[in-house]
Amino acid sequence: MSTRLQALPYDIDQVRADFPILNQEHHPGTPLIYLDNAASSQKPKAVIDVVDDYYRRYNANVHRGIHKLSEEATTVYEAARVKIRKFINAASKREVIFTRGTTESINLVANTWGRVNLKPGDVVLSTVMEHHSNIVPWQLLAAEKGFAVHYVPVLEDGTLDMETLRRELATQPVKLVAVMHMSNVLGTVNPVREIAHLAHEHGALILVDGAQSVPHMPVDVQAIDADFLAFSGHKMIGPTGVGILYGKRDLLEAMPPWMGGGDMISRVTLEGSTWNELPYKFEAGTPNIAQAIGLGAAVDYLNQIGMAQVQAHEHILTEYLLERLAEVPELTLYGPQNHAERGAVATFRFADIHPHDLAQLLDAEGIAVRAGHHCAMPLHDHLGIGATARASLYIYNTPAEIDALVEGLYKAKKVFAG
Ligand code: C6P
Repeated sequence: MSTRLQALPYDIDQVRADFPILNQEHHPGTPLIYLDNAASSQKPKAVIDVVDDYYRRYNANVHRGIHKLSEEATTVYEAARVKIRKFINAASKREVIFTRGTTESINLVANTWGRVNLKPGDVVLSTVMEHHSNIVPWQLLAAEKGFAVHYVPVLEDGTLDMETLRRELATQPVKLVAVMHMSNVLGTVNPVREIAHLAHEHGALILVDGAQSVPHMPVDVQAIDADFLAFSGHKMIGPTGVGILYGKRDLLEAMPPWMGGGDMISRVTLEGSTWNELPYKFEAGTPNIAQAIGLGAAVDYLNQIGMAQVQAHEHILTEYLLERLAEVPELTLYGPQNHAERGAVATFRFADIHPHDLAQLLDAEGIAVRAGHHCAMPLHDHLGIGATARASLYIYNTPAEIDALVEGLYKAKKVFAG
């Protein structure tokens, strides 16, 4: 093994030992090689145990009971919010709203800020590389409100066409730039800090889809100057069913609530209602308590490794992944070819094997990859293909697993060669 791979920034064996699912066989005699982290990450024992402990020991509703169990549940739930505030460097915990995930977070912005502020003649500027969750909510609202959605194109090298972005901002009445931080298909890391600066110069806001960045690199909402940031717990070793909407306080204060019900109100009469303070105004009903607590434990775990270390680990592995894939004949890799400019996903087509067949053959070798359009149909249309295969890495992946993927590709080729 090269010295570069020996110099991985932390003890992977130790990390792997914390993830029960990685220590089981995928098929009898075949270990699991999990390379579908962009879809959802695995969970360490520390997260599983915290969720288990909540249900076993202090299961109760939050913000409601005066009894001991409810008080403990509320304390731990609110402590998770504080951990997440620190993790993304939000100025206040009131700016951290628990949602079900990235999708719900973006829909919340569309249905509150968007519904109040967007009118005919306005433009929401999205991009061709966006996940459907940062396209469809804007299309739905545009159909109702009569504003336009424009899309920044993707260049040949898999990066955003910044010239068009600048021109749109300079010449169109753009009210919001809705852009992903890192592409779940191309691995492209977009210059969101620069985009935020440009948007603000032209009086527009920026919503950053951090689904693929927050789990993989240090993200500081104040440094980026993001107006909104959305991300999901399940992609960052936390439970499913929980995510975050970060929003600048003055914006959130001015936004009406989205869902109505318990906890989000201050007073209700039959004539009308008033709203609770932030962040509860946006957390109607019994929240995802166990999941939020689990996300707090996930943040603790990631902090123990350190997000700079996580990023360094993924950089080294991505470089190796791209190097190894470049050796494979008839493999077309999409996105920036330079590992330094991208995150730890490799999306590709191989020979004339359909990505679904390829994923199935790799699965037989214990290797889990994703195949399809990865909820980015407009991007696949732009690339002129219907589907791709994708390997995506995380904190527990190893160079040996990348070698196994490449071996698996050669084996698949043999099967198809007959
Ligand atoms: N991408 C993938 O395999 P949710 O489903 O709400 O947790 O996340 C949606 C989402 C939003 N933005 C980006 C950039 C994403 O990658 C995702 C989820 C998964 O690529 C499932 S389609």
